[in-house]
Amino acid sequence: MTALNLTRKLIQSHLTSGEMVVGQEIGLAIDQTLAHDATGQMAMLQFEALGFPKVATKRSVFYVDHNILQIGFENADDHAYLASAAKKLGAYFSKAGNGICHQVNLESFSRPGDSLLGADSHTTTAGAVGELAIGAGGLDVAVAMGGQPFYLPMPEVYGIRLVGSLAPMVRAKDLALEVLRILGVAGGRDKILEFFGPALENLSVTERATIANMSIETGAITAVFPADGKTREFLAERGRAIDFTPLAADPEATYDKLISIDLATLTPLAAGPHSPGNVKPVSDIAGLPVDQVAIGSCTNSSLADLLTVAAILKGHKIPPNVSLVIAPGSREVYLALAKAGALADFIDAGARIMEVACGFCNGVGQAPKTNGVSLRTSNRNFPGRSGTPSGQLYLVSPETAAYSALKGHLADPRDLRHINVPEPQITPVDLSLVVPPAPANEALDLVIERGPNIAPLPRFTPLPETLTAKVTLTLGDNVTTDDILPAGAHILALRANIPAISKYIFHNIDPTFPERQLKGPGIVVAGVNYGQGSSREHAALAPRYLGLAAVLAVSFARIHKANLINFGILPLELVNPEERALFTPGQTITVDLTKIAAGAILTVQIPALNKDILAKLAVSERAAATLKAGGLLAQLAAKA
Ligand code: MIC
Ligand code: SF4
Repeated sequence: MTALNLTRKLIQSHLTSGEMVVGQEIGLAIDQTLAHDATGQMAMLQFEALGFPKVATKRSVFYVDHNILQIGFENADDHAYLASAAKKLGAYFSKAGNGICHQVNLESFSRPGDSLLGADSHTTTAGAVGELAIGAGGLDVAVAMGGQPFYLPMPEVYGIRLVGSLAPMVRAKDLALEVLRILGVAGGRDKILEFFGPALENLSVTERATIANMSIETGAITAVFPADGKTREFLAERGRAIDFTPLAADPEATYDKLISIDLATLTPLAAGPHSPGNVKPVSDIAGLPVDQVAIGSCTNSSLADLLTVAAILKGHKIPPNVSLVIAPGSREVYLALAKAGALADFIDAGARIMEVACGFCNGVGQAPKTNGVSLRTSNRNFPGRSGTPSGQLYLVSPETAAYSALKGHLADPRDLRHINVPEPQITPVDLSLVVPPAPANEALDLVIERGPNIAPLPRFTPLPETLTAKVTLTLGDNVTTDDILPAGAHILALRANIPAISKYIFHNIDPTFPERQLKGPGIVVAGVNYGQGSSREHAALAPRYLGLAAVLAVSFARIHKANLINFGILPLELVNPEERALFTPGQTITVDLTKIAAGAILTVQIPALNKDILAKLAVSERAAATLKAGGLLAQLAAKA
């Protein structure tokens, strides 16, 4: 028998169709799903539209964590819709205050050997316990909730062998940033990163979670860690020993590429403005004055992280020019911090304690001042994500963040010789803020609450035989889904209302785009890695609502490409990338769509230049059929 790496074992045990041949489409059975109050409304509306009577997974959970600022009725309406629909249709509902989906999932529901499909790109976090945890658009999650497989091309598996141990004050975040330094924001595209090697003995599950969390920033599908003694300990401490299964690669297993990292060589790192891939040693940029330090997010808000922060702050005061905010990742973490006295250390140092939620991480509060320098322990520093377009965001470890907050400038935490961090006191999982689904006999009589913020889903028609469209925007490389549809409290409140949210498409790049795009079919032209970052399907659904018919790019990020297909927008890849320069806004193009098929080479004509440009439709047969039908909802409705 061939030796298998752990990723292949996990895929094999969930395979519903296809073969494990790199590039071939495979179907995966999904055990668990997650979604939240930014993606979940759409996932739930689509689940209803698909006509599934009940959730068919082992467990599907909806979290309230992103959209917690209730400055109008909108968010509260969304929460009421999610709570009532979850209860009736068979899902769990994690209330506001319980924590960020990935932190709560890790603590309460993650299981070695299970598959998890989450309507959030950082679903990868659960790879820390040996779960096959993948982020996707809400429609794919809705389909999985109905018990149907999730499709993706069989990935290459990169093995990342870790040896040595981290020096004091160098942490998992620095390792996550080192992986980004090696691979960049597209080097892991469509791969799974599997971590192994002797150094794992010294990496706790929460440290692994930080690394798995940021794997998506390389473009990877997910990260996978073995389930070992550390995993057993993590689950047992929470009264979940029963969920443990040991998992590891076969001893002779091979990888499509091998990367070795000696942890002893790492130093504190920071990703500077405006990309997680812009990684530099902290020592090179130390001394930079900071205005704000924000500690939290699903990357670094564990109890161990925040106890370390408390130990650094204890007995000191932050200088007057620094604003320090701390957001614990879950109620478990918050309560334990309170019991350990760490909250008192935060308050005494001058920190502001934020709600247990995503908060500052996606622009819901704490926007820095104009040109303000903000050190953050989160995972993304895309332009404008903080709410301040000129904000200078640096992604760092909790140690670097806390020490810099005290110094008033970016500082290397290795200068701190010794800190006394107490052992985290973990208690068994408390699910009192998680509302279970109603029993079948009660569910029948329950009514789903639909306030005015819950708008009906738009419907789309099949593709025409010939596409005649205008170039509505030309863009560069690495366009993020935050560029396509910004985050932030104001826009997030419209996630259940496509007509309303569509007015913000490309808002920070060209606010006139929606108006122009509404005038008729459009095509956007871009460079490499189009659609990196967040899983928000609104970045495909809302442009389609405005009339966007195709995106012509050099290459696409995986989740966004799948979302484009789901909503019937053609993802076309330039055969000759340099021809991108021929496209200018306002040009008319035509494409013969009668030849749509897996891997088809289509001709994009620019009549004004008398030029024919070749573009590849690098999709499976199944996806080609979805595109022809005008998207997945239209396709499934036609089949029913
Ligand atoms: C993010 O970190 O960008 C988000 C906000 O969590 C998104 C989800 C969304 O925008 O709906 C993600 O990572 O998928
Ligand atoms: Fe929330 Fe930020 Fe994590 Fe996204 S990256 S799930 S916004 S904490």
